[in-house]
Amino acid sequence: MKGQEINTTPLARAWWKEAVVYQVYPRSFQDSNGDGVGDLRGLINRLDYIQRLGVSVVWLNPIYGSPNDDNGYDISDYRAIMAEMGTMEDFDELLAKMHDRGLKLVMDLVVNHTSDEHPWFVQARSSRDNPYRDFYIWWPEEKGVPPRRWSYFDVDGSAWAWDERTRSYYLHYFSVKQPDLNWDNPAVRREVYDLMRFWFDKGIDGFRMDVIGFISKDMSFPELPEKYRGNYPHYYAHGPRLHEYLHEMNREVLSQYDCFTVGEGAGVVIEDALLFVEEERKELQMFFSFELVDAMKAAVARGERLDIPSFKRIWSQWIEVFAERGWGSVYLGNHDFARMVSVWGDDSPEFRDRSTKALLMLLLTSRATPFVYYGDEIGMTNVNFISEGQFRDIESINAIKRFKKQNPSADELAAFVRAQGRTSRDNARTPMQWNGEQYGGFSEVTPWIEVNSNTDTLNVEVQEQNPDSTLHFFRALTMLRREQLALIYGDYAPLRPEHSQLFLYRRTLGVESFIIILNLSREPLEMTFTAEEFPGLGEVVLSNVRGQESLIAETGLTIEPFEATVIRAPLE
Ligand code: TEU
Ligand code: CA
Repeated sequence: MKGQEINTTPLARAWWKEAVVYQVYPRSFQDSNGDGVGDLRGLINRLDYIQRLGVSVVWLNPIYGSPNDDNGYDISDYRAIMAEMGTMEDFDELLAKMHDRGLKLVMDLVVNHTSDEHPWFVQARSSRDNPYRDFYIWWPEEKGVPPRRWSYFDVDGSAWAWDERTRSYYLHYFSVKQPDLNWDNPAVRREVYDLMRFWFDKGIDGFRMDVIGFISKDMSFPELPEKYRGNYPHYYAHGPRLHEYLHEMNREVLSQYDCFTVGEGAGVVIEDALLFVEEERKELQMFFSFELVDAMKAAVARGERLDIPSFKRIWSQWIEVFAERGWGSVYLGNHDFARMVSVWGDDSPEFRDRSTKALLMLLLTSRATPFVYYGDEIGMTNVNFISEGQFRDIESINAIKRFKKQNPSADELAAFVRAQGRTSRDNARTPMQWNGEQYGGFSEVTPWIEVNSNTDTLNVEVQEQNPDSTLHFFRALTMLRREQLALIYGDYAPLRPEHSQLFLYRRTLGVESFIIILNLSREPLEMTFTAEEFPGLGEVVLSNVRGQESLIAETGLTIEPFEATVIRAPLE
């Protein structure tokens, strides 16, 4: 077996750098057996569609044994397939059929925590002297009140849950049904490495590692340092033994396989970026930065949108930090945020397609491995739930419960629920819109979560028939990226970083050079290139508004709202 490729420079070619990753949320992709829940057989039936997108890797959200408190991010059996998803035979068939098509499969690795229904936790909570007790993190009552820790999903906000039988608290950064594992226990790490080998030996191609930055806990339990106040993921991602564990995982498992690794980097600051991915450190290949989505959420909380210069600054920093060492990843949507076009583009009928194309172009012309979330290739939008009963996500449901504890008036509650509806993760979890039927072609029966009513006009079938559709544009982008290594490895040079509408940059590799023009706003603008920026004539390679024509640098151009154009830029 070939060892994991460790390259000495970011210019060294590797399949995982050249990959375009398509993320599938399996509950919502395709139901095959009429129970309203997406499943593996449904995914198998859609592999031709995925292959035709021109992507090369599929990342599948968790499909393991789970009581589904957090849709599979609470695992009770790491070596089983959840009943709703199908069987291990289905999984084996899926993997074989993907490999037949040249598609690679990346699975979710959720090992910061387990389900409280995992046998380890059932054992651990049965008595204080159970051999599995140290698999988790306990605070016995004799030690008094545990120091404050925040939970993402808890109704009361605390990450400590009381366990009556053993008269102790256990730690859970996420829901009470997601107790955190104790990575300081070598037996825990051995178990994790074993289960990773189990899946690699089945032939999977890699892991996306859920909140992997949180695995090392600060066992001295200091009070939260002042600089992390109100910003607890940054604290959680700085555990004292984090890099020791990642390095060990690499040595024990990852280095034995030719695999793909991307860690979820919630709370990782740019100063620490290289610690995770610098080649010689032998930890991970890539991780997801949260700086941009954190800035977006902060802006939304102020009732604003993130301004374009800030967007560009954060985006560019996270590209440039890997200019010499390591490698980056880019994404604008996944199962944890509202829909890409609703958040970063404009989902009105006028600009939906055009702005989706612009965002897809940004992803696929970036110097990083792009991750595209299912449905974003057709511009699926937020669903905007307005009543409590529509929500399925534990985060939204518990946020509403928490709000209700303040005894709000009916109007206040309705406003809170509507606001939740705009930001909820459920927006990104509605069924894939295959056609204009009642359930969008996802299922024959009422699905586990409502289908967006715009499936009557916004769906794959309609877009297949329209050569100008977002779907066709996405296919053109994946093809362009495959053909032009400059778009993958080429030097990245942002132009006019302060411009309030335009995202303009150049990608150059050897004699190949491209300029990417993205208007991220609803307003048109006039622009001229300076001779330094753009000498001579350039041909339009791909555009969401222009046909193939020549552009003359010295001439002023009108850039349309949400225009996205790649120009081949001759070097002087
Ligand atoms: O997410 C962890 C994370 O840091 C956030 O994305 C967080 O869940 C989100 O911002 C809340 O709005 C990972 C998974 O991607 C997420 O689906 C799980 O719920 C979570 O871990 C727990 O496993
Ligand atoms: Ca099903």
